[in-house]
Amino acid sequence: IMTDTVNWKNIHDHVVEWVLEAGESLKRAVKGHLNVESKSSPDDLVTNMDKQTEQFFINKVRTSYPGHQIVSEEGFGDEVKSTKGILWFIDPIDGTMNFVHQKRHFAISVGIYEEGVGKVAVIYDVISGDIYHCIAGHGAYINDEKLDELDSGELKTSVVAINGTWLSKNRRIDPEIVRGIAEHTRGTRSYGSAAIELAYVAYGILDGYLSMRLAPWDFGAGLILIDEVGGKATQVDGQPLQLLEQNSILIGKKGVHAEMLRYVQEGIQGGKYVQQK
Ligand code: 2AM
Ligand code: CA
Ligand code: CA
Ligand code: CA
Repeated sequence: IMTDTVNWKNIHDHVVEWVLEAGESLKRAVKGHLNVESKSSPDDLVTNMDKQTEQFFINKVRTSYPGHQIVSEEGFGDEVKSTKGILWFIDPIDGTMNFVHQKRHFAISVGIYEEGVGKVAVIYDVISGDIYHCIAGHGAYINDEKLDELDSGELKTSVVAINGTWLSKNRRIDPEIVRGIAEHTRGTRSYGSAAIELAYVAYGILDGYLSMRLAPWDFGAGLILIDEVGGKATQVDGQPLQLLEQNSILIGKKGVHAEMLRYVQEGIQGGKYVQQK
């Protein structure tokens, strides 16, 4: 395969065109009737639009880029076992609960990798209209505005996104550890869409983000944006992220990431539980 001939600009432009088209359907859908079901639990929602939007992208990719593989949430993609070749990570609606309940703060997230290396990322915050996008090595953007390289930051002047789940009793991390981080920030936020939270970190309007449970389609695009602006992303215990697995994630400006990681490591050394793979 002559992977060196891949035209990433073309692919990027296609994805932007497709998210805008799919976004129009989602904007219409939030105003009308949604068919809502729950999956693994009552708070794990899926709608007709999650499925329809995923199928829209899969049809587009299969037609324009046969041979590329797709990892996507609602099950219409491929059974991908390795990061060989070109891989698309597609979340048709990231923040389905927001889509259903809040009618805003949901995104389409598309991240594309070649041999495990991030190449193109597009995160479309549909209702705000903001598109975060990049071709690796050519800068990251919000709409037409180039994003700055992130500074190092420090936790005490940081705003960090943490879902309340991880501050409460849960089986993945001792909430004491997470509270220890939260107490040392300037403030915490929770937006309910991992893709948007990652895009905000890349944009520099959030300084860090922690989650104990993200799937590859949640972070695939965001990770490319973060890398492009010089942020740091690992699992919560500092291990590298695994592209084909569910991961915990600790992400932020370099200094903020280091400080948060220190609190996690001190917690582990002190016998507090953190889900390790
Ligand atoms: P979703 O809306 O695409 O399901 C909510 O805090 C964030 O976590 C959203 O980005 C949501 O994505 C994601 N999320 C919700 N449930 C999840 C699960 N079981 N595994 C991984 N990510 C999940
Ligand atoms: Ca979901
Ligand atoms: Ca998601
Ligand atoms: Ca989703």
